[in-house]
Amino acid sequence: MAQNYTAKDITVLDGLDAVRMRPGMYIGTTGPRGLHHLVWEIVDNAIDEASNGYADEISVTLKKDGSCEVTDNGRGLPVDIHPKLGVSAVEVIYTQLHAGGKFDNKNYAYSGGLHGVGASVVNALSEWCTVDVYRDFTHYQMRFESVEDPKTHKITSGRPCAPLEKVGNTRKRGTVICFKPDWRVFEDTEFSADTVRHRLRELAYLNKGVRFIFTDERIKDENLRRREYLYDGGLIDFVGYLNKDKTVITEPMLFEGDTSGMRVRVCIQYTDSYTESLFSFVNNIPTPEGGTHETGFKAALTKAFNDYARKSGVLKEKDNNLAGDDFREGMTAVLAVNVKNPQFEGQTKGRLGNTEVRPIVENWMGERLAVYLEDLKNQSGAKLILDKAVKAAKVREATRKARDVARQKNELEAAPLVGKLSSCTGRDAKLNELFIVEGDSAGGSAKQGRDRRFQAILPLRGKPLNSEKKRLDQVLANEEIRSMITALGTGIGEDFDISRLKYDKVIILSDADQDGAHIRAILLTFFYRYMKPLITEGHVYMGMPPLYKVQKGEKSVYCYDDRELNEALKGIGKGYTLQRYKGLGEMNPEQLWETTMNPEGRKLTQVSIEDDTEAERMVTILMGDKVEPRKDYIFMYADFNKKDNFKPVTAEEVKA
Ligand code: 0RA
Repeated sequence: MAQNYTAKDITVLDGLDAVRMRPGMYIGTTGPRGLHHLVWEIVDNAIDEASNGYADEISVTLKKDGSCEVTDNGRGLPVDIHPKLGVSAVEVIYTQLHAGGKFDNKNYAYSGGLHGVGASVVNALSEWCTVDVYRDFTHYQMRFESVEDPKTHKITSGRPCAPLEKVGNTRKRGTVICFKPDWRVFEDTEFSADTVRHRLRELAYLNKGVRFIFTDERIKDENLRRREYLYDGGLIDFVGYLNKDKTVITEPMLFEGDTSGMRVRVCIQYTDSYTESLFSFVNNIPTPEGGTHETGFKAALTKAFNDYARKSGVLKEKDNNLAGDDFREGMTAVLAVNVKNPQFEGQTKGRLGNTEVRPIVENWMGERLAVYLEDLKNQSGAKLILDKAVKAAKVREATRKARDVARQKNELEAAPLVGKLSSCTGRDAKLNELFIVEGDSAGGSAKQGRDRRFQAILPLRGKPLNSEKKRLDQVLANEEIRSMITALGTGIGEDFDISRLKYDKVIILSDADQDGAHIRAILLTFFYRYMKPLITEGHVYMGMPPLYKVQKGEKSVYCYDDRELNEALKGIGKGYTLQRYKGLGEMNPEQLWETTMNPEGRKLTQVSIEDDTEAERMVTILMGDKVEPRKDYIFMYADFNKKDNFKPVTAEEVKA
């Protein structure tokens, strides 16, 4: 065991102990994000091996014992003895901080990036970790453990149990890493199958030709256990997937190449929708907050299309250029760059900061687009995009005028708020809550039941407009939507300013039935498209009214789902009454306050965007104009009381 291993490693192991003392410095958090970081770290190393052409299959298996196994069919980790340290390369990689998984950086054009903390960090934060290497007809093995001193309770992280060992002969090639995250480090050590699976699929799109195999051995159902992702079309397949339930109006355009030490890949395809969906990545890592690569890409697109519009006579000399937004209406694009030393910025490290990247992407992309637009065979698609942009520009101009008028009006009349809004008396936005309530009768109960010091009520009459199917000018013409925008105070789209938000919590309160679910979907779609930071910064919530009230004598219990009801009915005996609430309207003001609005005891579900590409797909499926995928989806998730319904769902799951 660990005890009999040589003493000279102690100094080496100090580094790993430091990781355990301050996990946050290496993996950000010890919550779910940090936990999954361990998986990405190991997978990144396997991808490096694949993108250098040595491997084409990567498997990730979530095991019953809580460990995670990552396999690749690459060259196998190097096993030779390190000349200075006198131990195997495998041992150096897994015990030396910064030696990292990138044993020899020369082998990699662009390595892992954000993660890049090295396999040793994974070892340091695991109960145990095993490495199997298959190369040169030999199977090598090594095991590491974190051991606790029985007297001092001090934990030594990632100690080798023995040196790297030859355990057999083999004809296989590759590396298998298995690790069990340490429960003493992480808040929760259970891996999320959804998180891992979604990420592997994304990686499969970004690394064409590499087969990713996901297996969850923890679930019984054989059919759901295993998934394979292999996309020979790469980014074209990715964009095809994002547009699957939209109506496309052009062929996908693909641009790939190396420039100034960077790799840039872009795929663009236009649809007849009015929204822009740009997903960007740096070294395979999503950058939902954009950054210099996106700025360069957008600038190139705007310039190339404006030049083309002039050349083709659509824009006359006296005309102003069209705006970037106009050319991005209906655009679905994936932008993936690989850069040497990525600098990730922003609250969630979701934005690329490297200033050198912008001009490189802009020039490269500009040249490619210009060539593309000159090509005779691309003329019909290019014309469609121009037409769409010209229309978008007209609408934008009309909307701007309308908004200016609306703003002036606001100022003149000192915001004669939305007649329907019952505002609160408190003026501290950080404490205030806005309830958006389905229906006038529930709205009435909410007004009477609330604590008016910090709770405002906005009842919605009927259904607000589905913004997915409309242009901005039509969206703004809708009264329900307008009163919501005025109430929130932030403005929308490019004018959105979170610092003007008048309520810290925006709580959607709708019935637990189909209509209610529809209203929730419409509101979330609107926020997603026009006020995204409202969601990403955690201001949007779903109120959860109870479904049942169980009463016996003086005592009554509210139950929010069937599980709670069963719990409440256990051993209750005879003589109780069960009331089922069909809608919010059935509750009187006191009940509504007690069960749904009172911060002490109410249930709220915070809306978040776990996975941007999935959210995009879900909004398209639920609110877009194709009926079939929506029917499939609703059939699949017919139980509208489950809060899981707000989770994004993939097309394959809908099909499954
Ligand atoms: C550098 C050199 C060699 C292999 C690797 C890296 C390697 C690293 C990882 C990480 C996960 N899987 C991996 N597979 C290979 C050996 C180069 C040689 O064969 O000479």
